[in-house]
Amino acid sequence: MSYDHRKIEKKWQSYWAEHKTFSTNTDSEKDKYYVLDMFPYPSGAGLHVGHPEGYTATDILARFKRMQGYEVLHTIGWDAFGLPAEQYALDTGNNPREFTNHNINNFRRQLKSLGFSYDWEREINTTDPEYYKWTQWIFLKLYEKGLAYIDEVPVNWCPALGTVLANEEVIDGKSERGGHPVVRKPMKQWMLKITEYAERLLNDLDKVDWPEHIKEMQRNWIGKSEGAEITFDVEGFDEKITVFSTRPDTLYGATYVVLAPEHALVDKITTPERAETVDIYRREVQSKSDLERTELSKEKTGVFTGGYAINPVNGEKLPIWIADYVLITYGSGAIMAVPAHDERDWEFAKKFELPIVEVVSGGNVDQAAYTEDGIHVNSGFLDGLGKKEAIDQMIDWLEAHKAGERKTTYRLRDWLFSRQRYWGEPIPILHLEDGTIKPVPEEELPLTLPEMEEIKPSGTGESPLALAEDWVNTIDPETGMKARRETNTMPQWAGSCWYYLRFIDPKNKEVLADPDKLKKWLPVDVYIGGAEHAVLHLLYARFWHKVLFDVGVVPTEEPFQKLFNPGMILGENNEKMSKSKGNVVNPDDIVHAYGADSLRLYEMFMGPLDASIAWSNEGLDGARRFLDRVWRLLVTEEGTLSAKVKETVDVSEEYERVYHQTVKKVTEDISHLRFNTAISQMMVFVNESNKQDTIPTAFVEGFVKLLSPIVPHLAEELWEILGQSSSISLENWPTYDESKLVESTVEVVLQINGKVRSKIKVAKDTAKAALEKAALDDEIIKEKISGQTIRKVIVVPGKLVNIVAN
Ligand code: ANZ
Repeated sequence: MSYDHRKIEKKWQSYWAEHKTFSTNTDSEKDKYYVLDMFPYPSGAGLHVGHPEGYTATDILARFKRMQGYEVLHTIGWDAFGLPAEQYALDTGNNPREFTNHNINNFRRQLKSLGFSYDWEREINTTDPEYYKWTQWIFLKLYEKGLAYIDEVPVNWCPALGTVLANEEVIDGKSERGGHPVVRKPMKQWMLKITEYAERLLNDLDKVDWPEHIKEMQRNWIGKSEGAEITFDVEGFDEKITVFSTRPDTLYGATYVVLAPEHALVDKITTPERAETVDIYRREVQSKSDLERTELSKEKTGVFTGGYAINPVNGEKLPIWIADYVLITYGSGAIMAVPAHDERDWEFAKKFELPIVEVVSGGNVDQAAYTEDGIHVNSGFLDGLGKKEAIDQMIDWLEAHKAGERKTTYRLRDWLFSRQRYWGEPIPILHLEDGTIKPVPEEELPLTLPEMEEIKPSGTGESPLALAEDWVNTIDPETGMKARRETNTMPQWAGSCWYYLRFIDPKNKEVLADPDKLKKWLPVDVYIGGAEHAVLHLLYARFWHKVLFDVGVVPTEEPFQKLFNPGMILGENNEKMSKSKGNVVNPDDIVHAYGADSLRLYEMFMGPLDASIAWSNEGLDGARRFLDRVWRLLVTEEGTLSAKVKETVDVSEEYERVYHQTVKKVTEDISHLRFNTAISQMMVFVNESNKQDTIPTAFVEGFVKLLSPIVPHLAEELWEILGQSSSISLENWPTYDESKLVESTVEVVLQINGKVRSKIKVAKDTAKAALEKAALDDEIIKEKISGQTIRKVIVVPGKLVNIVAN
């Protein structure tokens, strides 16, 4: 006998919607619990079975905490601006808004079919002008604080696609989509000064409960380096080259200087004889990405400029080269090369036969660069010192001689914030005809995206919005001057930087969210979503949050207290699910055939939540079979409560203990997101229950409650069959009796001369003498020692009795 999941799941989904069972009262006096999903990008493909893994986990927590008496905030929305919808629209001549709305409707239907306990009245959509009004408002705050600025920066420009591309979208100098050539070209772009927050973004990682590997990725991305800036005079010019080095202690070992090919001084210092070679080299480098350029294993390339720098510490002449392993975007775009103690410099020096001078002892610098600590040699006043002391003394020397200073740099770059796209939030800025720029006044927000027939890239490097003449050309209301609107739009990351704030107060027309509500609800208690966002969304959101903290909008320094990354669900053959491999499992099919509860149970039972595990239809069958077993245990063929379930029954001590252990274990496991072991324990309880002739109602009620966060539809149905008239979702979580957890009898091992011969069950607190007697009365023992002399009896109460006899 099997339960009718289609009927039951629909019934309870309608019930929850009708009764608004999961609506959140943000003004409640109860303690708050805010559990957040990374909201989805509503793609045309619909929900993937990977989505429900994290979403089920948060839903279990939300339901569990609600039953524990918390006011829970748990809702969802759509991260709906972005490239795929725009590309689809371009390819099919459709409107991205219609396509996006269509996808959202599909996602909403799918999420509802899985029974997630979202407060659907809080749903938000980043493309809704009522939402992006506040995204634009935050941009204005960033602008007011000097954190948004226009800069001419080298970008990856793809003429064929008519747009700039992110570094990740460029492979071997070609666009990832279509394989069109990409060139580096300086363009005016909006930048956000995330670098100003580098130190706080780094330090505050210590305040949050996040997986260590994600913290480490953020730390590396921010890439703090401490060292010195050192200035070198250039022979024959009134110019100086500044280099950044983490090893100023090795200055005596510098044997050449390298400028990034794009460095501003290259033209000036290159001698006429070297000009052509330098020029050719620079053109070669243009199409390489930073990643390709700095790869350690890559063959080193570079050319001599003909110029020389003067080493400030000993006056030596060092040839100045350009090489692509030095990046213009890091430090000062120039280095002093110390081949004896830096691997890249060593390889370069070997290849171009430049001198290698050892200044730190301990290695063999003819064979390889020695990068460890050691005693300094050939280094004047540093001789005899170790690394740390030598660094300090060299910096003191440089500062005293005005040849350098202590310096900290970060790998983190400012955030390139503009996109030449249609389907994004318009940046609320006016460019006046006198060349000045000014923000759109707050009262005029939202600055809505104009409807356009044609959203093709303009071809000039400007966003398609440049073609919306009526929208672009405007008058500055204050000065009456003619003005053009900014035509770039924001990147998709913008809307997802702050959505968790809007969930707290989604309909507020006056402010981004009511300050009292923010005070009560922040930070998010648990945030669950993919690790692929480690250095993008999760860093950007922390940055915006800190800016909003500084302007007094949010009361906490950090947005997400605890973060958890679920593993991936792989295809049956352990490879990533993808359309091209034909191994994608569609949740709609599973919900139809097995039911949402089976899918939820299966995904939570696959293994630990953070493990990546292959999909298995057998596993899914197993999940469904367990639910049918529960059903058959409690429900008759007619759909009524089984006669086995009785109000008052005598239960065995053993069965009682299993029940209390189950409540305890499930409670603890769910709190720690160990859903698979919580489920195993529930299986133990069901097995034990199947052995009983009668089951007390109280146990059944408690058990169904334990089950309810994971398989809520089935639990509601059972709750109704148990004669209850309100939703189980609002019931109190069951408690257990500590005293019932311990066994009152124990098994004691009986040994003869140290060998186990028998076992007996005795009351737990049986005294030594009684235990000895019981052992000697045991039939097996009696037989084995008959005719022997007992020399000694060793008793360890509660554990063993050892009889020494011969
Ligand atoms: C001399 C030196 C000697 C260096 C030595 C290292 C070891 P991190 O730790 O990543 O910050 N560097 C500086 N600017 C660079 C640029 N624009 N492109 C490529 N490399 C650059 O690395 C700092 C070190 O990377 C700096 O210290 C510099 O090389 C190099 F035994 O200076 B070092």
